[in-house]
Amino acid sequence: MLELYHNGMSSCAQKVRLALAEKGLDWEGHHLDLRAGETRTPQYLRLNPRGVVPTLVHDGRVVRESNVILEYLDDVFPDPPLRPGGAWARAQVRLWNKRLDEGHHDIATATVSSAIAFRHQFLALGEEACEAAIASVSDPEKREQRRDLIRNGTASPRFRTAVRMWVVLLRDMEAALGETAWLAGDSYSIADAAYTPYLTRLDHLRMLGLIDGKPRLADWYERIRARPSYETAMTRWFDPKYLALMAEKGDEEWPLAAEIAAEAA
Ligand SMILES: N[C@@H](CCC(=O)N[C@@H](CS)C(=O)NCC(=O)O)C(=O)O
Repeated sequence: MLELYHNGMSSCAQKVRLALAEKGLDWEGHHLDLRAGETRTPQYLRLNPRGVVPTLVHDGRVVRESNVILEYLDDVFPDPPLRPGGAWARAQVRLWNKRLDEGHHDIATATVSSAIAFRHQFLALGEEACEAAIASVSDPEKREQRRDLIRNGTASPRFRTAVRMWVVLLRDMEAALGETAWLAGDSYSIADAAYTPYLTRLDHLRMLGLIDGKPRLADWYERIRARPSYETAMTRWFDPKYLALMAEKGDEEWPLAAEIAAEAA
């Protein structure tokens, strides 16, 4: 049996749901409310000591880290394959997904999401609860990042750095899609699954203007959304309150993001 601890709007959980959908696998879900601190309970921390989603439990054995889970699912359920054959092509998949772990998730995406939209969820809690939410982050650097982004939003220098990282990533994706139909080869792979939530996040934050002038990437995003897995693993789980917040605040902050991106291009 496959069990997934996840959250509807979590990028890392979305990519795992995409792989499960692409493979047509049945799974039992445990949906955790991140804002209510449900990833920080003693029971969940025993499964995932970092207190993050997703966590996969397969026949009682725990697998953590979304990119590791993607490879695990493809190893255990190889049909249909979600990695190309051949060591070099597989190395390309790993390189793409490693990049998310090396900062694109924790720095670039977490920063634009929090600075533009999610900070307002914390501010709405009131001063005491907001401070408690900041203090609940155990990693000191991440705690400081949360504090800075909640307090300063897009005025934080972190926002500028994050938008620049996005510019470089999107340029590299456009170049890769000039070589092959999908990110890491001529067939859909777990690299495409892994990046789908990130383009979607840009879209939700009204930052999709960053792919203007990138026709291959725009076409990739369309092809990704046309796959049945997008409905099953993404759309069905979207939280309307998050979507409304991201759209409203994204529209307000887009001129600044566009200005930083133009400088970085
Ligand atoms: N490297 C981890 C990162 C997981 C992660 O950061 N998950 C976020 C959601 S995308 C989370 O659970 N955050 C907990 C919180 O916001 O309280 C992975 O890829 O699984």
